[in-house]
Amino acid sequence: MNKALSRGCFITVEGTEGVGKSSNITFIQETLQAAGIDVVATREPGGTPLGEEVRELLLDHRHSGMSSDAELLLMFAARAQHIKQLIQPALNQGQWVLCDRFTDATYAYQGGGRGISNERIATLENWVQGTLRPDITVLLDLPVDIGLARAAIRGVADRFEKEQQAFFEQVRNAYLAQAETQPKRYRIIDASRTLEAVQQQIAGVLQLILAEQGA
Ligand code: Z5A
Repeated sequence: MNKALSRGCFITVEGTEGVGKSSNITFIQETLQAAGIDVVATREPGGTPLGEEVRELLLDHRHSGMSSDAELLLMFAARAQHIKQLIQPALNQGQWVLCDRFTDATYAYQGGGRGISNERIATLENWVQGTLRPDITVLLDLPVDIGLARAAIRGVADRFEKEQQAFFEQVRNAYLAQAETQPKRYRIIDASRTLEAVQQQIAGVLQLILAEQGA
């Protein structure tokens, strides 16, 4: 429970391509559950039946000509439904929400990557989210070339994964710039290390979060 806000704690996990979010979300969820936390894991874009359909549109190569504005608006359309149907009700009931990407990804990909201004993104953020912001954001960070090499092993690339290294460098830089402006919310993890070493760092962060939240 976030005592200041009388609701559950909202944790997001972010990073560029191949940083290992999927590999670590389950670890985070299981660690919190072992500490007695009722946690709901979800993802963006997606998390609801409508959001998952929007996700398919966003990742599909058939839409390679999608404009940056259409991409941005679809991200927030999926997010509006996600907040209304899943995130806010869970938080209101005192559950913790663990979300694989959220609006920081919009600032990084549509902002840093596509070049849409932060002001324009902030307008949609305020409209769709009201005052809702993540309490903690775990940023898995590693050099882009290592991430791309890891992701390449996974197989078929989606519409975002076919972008070039320069795009992901801009995305990474945008994430790091955000983390610098909000050091209390962001916890940066060195994701270039072995999975075991990454999870050790994450476990340390979770212990601190649990202590801070009085859980
Ligand atoms: N997007 C956006 O543009 N704007 C937004 O607002 C939002 C999203 C919300 C889909 O997201 C796309 O949506 C995303 C940004 C955009 N596109 N991209 N890129 P996604 O989160 O579903 O997509 P993803 O980035 O591909 O995430 P992922 O599937 O969770 O992949 P991952 O973070 O790269 O994690 P992984 O699959 O666990 O790891 C990749 C590989 O590395 C895998 O083989 C692992 O076994 C390996 N791995 C993991 N950790 C390690 C370590 N420590 N050492 C060695 N190998 C490792």
